[in-house]
Amino acid sequence: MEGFKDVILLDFWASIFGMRARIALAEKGVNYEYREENLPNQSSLLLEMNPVHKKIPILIHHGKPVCESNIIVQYIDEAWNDKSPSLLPSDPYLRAQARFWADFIDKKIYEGGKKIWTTKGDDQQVAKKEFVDSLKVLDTQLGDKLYLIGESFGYADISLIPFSWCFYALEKIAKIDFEKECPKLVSWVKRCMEKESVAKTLPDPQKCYDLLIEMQKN
Ligand code: GS8
Repeated sequence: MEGFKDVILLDFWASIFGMRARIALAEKGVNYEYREENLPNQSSLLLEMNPVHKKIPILIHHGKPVCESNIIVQYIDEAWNDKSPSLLPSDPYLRAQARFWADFIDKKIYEGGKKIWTTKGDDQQVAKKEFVDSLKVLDTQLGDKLYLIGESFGYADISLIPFSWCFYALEKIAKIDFEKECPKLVSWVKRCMEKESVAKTLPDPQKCYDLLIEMQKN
């Protein structure tokens, strides 16, 4: 039996990367100690555990750190492979597909989304177009399936769903009509929100809006 302190998550409440780890731990029913970091004043534990990137989330398992959110989610799936559900499919081809989409989400959705709120005017319009095009690619990948890879919620979904926390803010800031641009993705968000692991992890969308407005001011 694993003790509570054997699993620690260093995190920051508004981190969409941290949310990936929280959702994966909740899906697997792993007990852990949550430790909030006060960014950008990283704790000495954070600097010791992730000297390379100096970033959260960090999962500390039996004193050893695992860094980078998508790697953390894969680690959780493998370290607790006796617990269901499996987050990655067992079929090698489908596993490769799940990893492909998680990589696409990191490169196009997270990076693309960030460009929208860190730019203005024409640059923002270009960023918005690229971002919406990427969402449409995901809408097509979803098609009539329940989740990104087949019929069960897993790794690729965990990679993307925290970002939906920002949809409301992006609707207001960049006037993106998600319902019109990617209707299947919007239904998928609602489906994911029916999961306790997701509903309990994603904060109130208004908080994302407030945070982005605050960040734009600075
Ligand atoms: C990104 C983590 C990250 O950016 C991952 O885990 O997937 N590729 C990594 N973490 C940020 C907070 S979330 O925006 C972070 O820890 N930044 C350090 C700081 O703000 O001081």
